This record gives sequence, C-alpha cells and structure tokens, in this order.
Amino acid sequence: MNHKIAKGIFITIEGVEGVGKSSAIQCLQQYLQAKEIAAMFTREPGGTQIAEAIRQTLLQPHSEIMSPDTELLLMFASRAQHLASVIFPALAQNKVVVSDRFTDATYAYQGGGRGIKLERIAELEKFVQGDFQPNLTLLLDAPVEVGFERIAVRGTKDRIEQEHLSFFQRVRNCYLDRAKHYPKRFRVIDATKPMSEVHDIICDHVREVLTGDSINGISMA
Ligand code: Z5A
Repeated sequence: MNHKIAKGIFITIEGVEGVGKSSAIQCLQQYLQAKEIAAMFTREPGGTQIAEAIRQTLLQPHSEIMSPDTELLLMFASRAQHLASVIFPALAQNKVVVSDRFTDATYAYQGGGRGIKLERIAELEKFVQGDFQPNLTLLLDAPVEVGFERIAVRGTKDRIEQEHLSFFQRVRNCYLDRAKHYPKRFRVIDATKPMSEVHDIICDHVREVLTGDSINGISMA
C-alpha cells in the first residue's frame, strides 16, 4: 500500500461502548464548524461502501463462530480501504479527519479482548498503515459498567457487544496501557463527568493540537 504523507490532522476517538464517543463527535462537529475548519467525520470499522460491507459482516451475529484471526483480518481489510479511499485523500486536502475508532481499537478488542498477540497486530498495522498514526487520540474512559448502563435502553446487541463484562474490562485495560505507552498522542478523559464538562475538555485538547506546531495550513477562526 502507498502510505501517503498526510498534511491534515488526524484525530481518533476511542473507548468502550457507551462512554460517549458519538456524543463527543457531535460536539466536535459543532466546534470545528463554528471555527470554519474543513473537517471530515468517519468511523471504523466502516467509512466507505466496501468497508461498511465488512462492518456488517463483523458486527452481525452469525450461525457459525467467527475466528479471532478472521475478525482481526477483517478489521484491517476494512481499515486498508478506509485509509486508501477516505482518510489519506482527506488529509491530503488539509482537512481535519475525525474517526470514531481506529487501530487502537484493534489492539484493545482483538488484542486485549480476544487475546491475540500484540506483536501480531503490530505486524498488520505496519503492513496496512506503515508509520502512519493519529496526531491525537482521545480516550474516553469510564468503568465498563457505566457505559453498559448508558446503553442499556438499546434493544439489540451486535456480535461483539454480546461478549461478557470481563472481555470489556480487558479492552478497557488495554486502552489504558496504550495511553500510558504513548502519552504524547493520547489524552485520557474521565467520561464519568457530566457530558458538557467532557465536551469542554475534548474541545480544549483539539484546540491544542490544531494550534500546535503540527498544524499545517489550518487557521483558527
Ligand atoms: N471494533 C473492534 O473490535 N476492533 C476494531 O479495530 C474496531 C472496532 C475499529 C464498533 O462499534 C464495534 O467494533 C465495537 C468495537 C469493535 N464493538 N463493540 N462492542 P461502534 O464503535 O460503532 O459502537 P460502540 O462503541 O458500540 O458505540 P456506542 O455503544 O454507541 O458508544 P458511544 O458512541 O461511546 O456512546 P454514545 O452513543 O455517545 O453514548 C451512549 C449514551 O450515553 C447516550 O445516550 C449518551 O447521551 C449518553 N452519554 C454520553 N456521554 C455521557 C456523559 N458524560 N454522561 C452521561 N451520559 C452520557
């Protein structure tokens, strides 16, 4: 794959279910729009027609068990398509790209959750994205029970959501380990705080990265 040099800013939002990623994205949409900054919002798995088809395969329950390796490879297949047809072109146009989940989710779910060796995930990461990494990763963190309570009103659960609490605890721990390991890129946000407070913190972190040295052609209104 051709790993193009990105000119824009790539921001990812991570966390276990129900911590408030979708709400955070809505707040960022309003924030960037108000600042008149060209931005593109996307998600993983998914974000393109082909990647969304892979998402459906990944998330819908099947009558046979999906092997962890199949799940891992499909996550990266979807990502390869997403990078090639959405993320890299948008960054090349100097846009701010915000993705609801990216490769840290693979480490957390397929690594922490499923128990696949992290070195194996790192090999695929290198193959699919080279050295490309987000400029900023916002990790919304809360005890797994808090997120579950927030989404309890939803009727059905997808294939991955049907996992046990201990699976999601491992996912959360893996996210926190990665945040410790990559402190320059990660910001851990206490997602148990009231939503308005969480959103203010998110906007502060985004403002910081947009006005920092990494900025390239984006001006704050
Ligand atoms: N996955 C993977 O395994 N490997 C990978 O590499 C990737 C993904 C990329 C995709 O799901 C699934 O794919 C996911 C990981 C896996 N699996 N699971 N399970 P997704 O990302 O599309 O969906 P999700 O994570 O399950 O999203 P979610 O459940 O919608 O969570 P959320 O977006 O973080 O929550 P929300 O909708 O913003 O908020 C939930 C509710 O809480 C809502 O009513 C809000 O109003 C409320 N809320 C939000 N913030 C607050 C605060 N601060 N206080 C009170 N209430 C709040």
